[in-house]
Amino acid sequence: MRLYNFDPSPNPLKVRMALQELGLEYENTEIKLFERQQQGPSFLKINPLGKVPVLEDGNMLLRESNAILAYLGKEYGGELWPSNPIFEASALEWLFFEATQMAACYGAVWFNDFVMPKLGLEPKSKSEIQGKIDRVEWTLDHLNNHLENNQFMMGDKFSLVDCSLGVVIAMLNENILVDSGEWKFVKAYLGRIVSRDSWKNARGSAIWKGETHL
Ligand SMILES: N[C@@H](CCC(=O)N[C@@H](CS)C(=O)NCC(=O)O)C(=O)O
Repeated sequence: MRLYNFDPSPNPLKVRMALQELGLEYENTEIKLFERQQQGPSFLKINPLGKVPVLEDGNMLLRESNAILAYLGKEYGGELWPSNPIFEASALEWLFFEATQMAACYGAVWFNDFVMPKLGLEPKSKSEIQGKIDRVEWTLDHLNNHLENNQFMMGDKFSLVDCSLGVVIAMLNENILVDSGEWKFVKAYLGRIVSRDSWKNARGSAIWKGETHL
C-alpha cells in the first residue's frame, strides 16, 4: 500500500490516522504542495485533479479521503467500520456531511488563519470571511447536539468516521473553538481524538499553527 501524502494537510491526515488505527503498513510518498509537486506530470498521472491524499492498494487508486476511509473500513476495518447496512449508511451519512457541509468552510477558515501567514500573505479580515465562519458555527451546533449523547460520531466507540470529522474539527483548534465558550461537547470530543496514539503517530499536530512546516 502507498499513500501520496503531504504532512501539513488535513485530508491526508484523515487517512494517516486511519492507517495507524488499523495498524496497516504503507509506503509514504510526500507530494510537496507548496512546491507545486501536485502539478508535476508524474503525479497528474496518479491524480489528474492534482490533489492528495491518494491511496494505492495493489492495482487500485482512490483519490477522495472519505472514500479511502470507507474502503479501508470495508476491507480492513473490523470493529472500526460497521457491518450492519443501516449503521454503514449512517457512517456514510457523516462522511457525506463532512464533505458537503464542513470541508470547504473549515478549510477556508484554517487556510486563512494558519496557512496564509506561513506563506507571508496577509489573511483576510474576520468580516471578509464571516460567511464561512457562520457556516462553521452552524455545523458546530449540529455536532454539539449529537456529541452531547455520543462519545464518538458513531456512538460510544471510535470508528474510522472519527478520522474524518475529528481531523476537520481539529483544524479549529487554537481558533474558533478556543475563542468561544460554546460547543463544549465538540471540545470534549476533540480532546478524545487528539489523545489517541493514532493522532500522535500520524503526526496530527502537523496541521497546527506552531507545527505547520510548509
Ligand atoms: N475532496 C478531497 C480534497 C482533497 C484536497 O483538497 N487536498 C488538498 C490538501 S488537503 C490538496 O491536495 N490541495 C492541493 C491543490 O489543490 O493544489 C478529499 O477529501 O480528499
